Amino acid sequence: MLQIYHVTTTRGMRVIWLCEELGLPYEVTKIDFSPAFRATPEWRALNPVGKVPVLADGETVMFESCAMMQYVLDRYADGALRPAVESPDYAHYLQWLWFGEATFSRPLGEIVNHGREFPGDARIPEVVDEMANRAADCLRAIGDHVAGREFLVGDAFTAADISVGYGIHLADMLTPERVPETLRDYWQRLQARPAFAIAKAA
Ligand SMILES: N[C@@H](CCC(=O)N[C@@H](CS)C(=O)NCC(=O)O)C(=O)O
Repeated sequence: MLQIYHVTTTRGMRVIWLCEELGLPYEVTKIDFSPAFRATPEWRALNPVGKVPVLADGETVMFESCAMMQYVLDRYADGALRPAVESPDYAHYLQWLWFGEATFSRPLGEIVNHGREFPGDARIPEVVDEMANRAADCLRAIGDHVAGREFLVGDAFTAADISVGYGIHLADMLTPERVPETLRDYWQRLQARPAFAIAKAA
């Protein structure tokens, strides 16, 4: 049974959303998100940089959310939720899958980290603005891409929509005024998926 160590609304949502879409059994273990707990040897043994999520599949332990998705798809999805490797869509599928974390969610995560490390008056607005601008650039690129499309790649929902959808979820919580009109319909389509609602509540 897949074991997902998670904190509500964090990146473990991606793996929960994926398992729900695939109908795969999994178990969620909620962890204490305090920096103190994440610094413990016990947690660092699972995630050496003290972040969440962690995925355990028997003896296999992973600490990078999009890699977890790729692992679950490779092992357990029988070709679902992604184009075939031979398909012309495959390269773009991989691109959006990794863009969702590496380029898009990263500045958003740093806004959260900044708020924790520099609370109240210590906040440096220029730093937060700069990260929000980087995320807004990604939101604009996604909005331009999905205009007139149902999903990011081809004409079917894929795991890339989960990866990027999690980033939009973060942006909608942190910088809602910067979520452009161009991706409203797409974002509503993602939020209407029952698997999204379950992952969000988990
Ligand atoms: N690239 C990693 C990022 C993990 C990450 O930043 N997780 C956040 C929660 S969503 C976290 O643990 N933040 C605490 C911190 O960075 O101190 C992944 O996708 O798993």
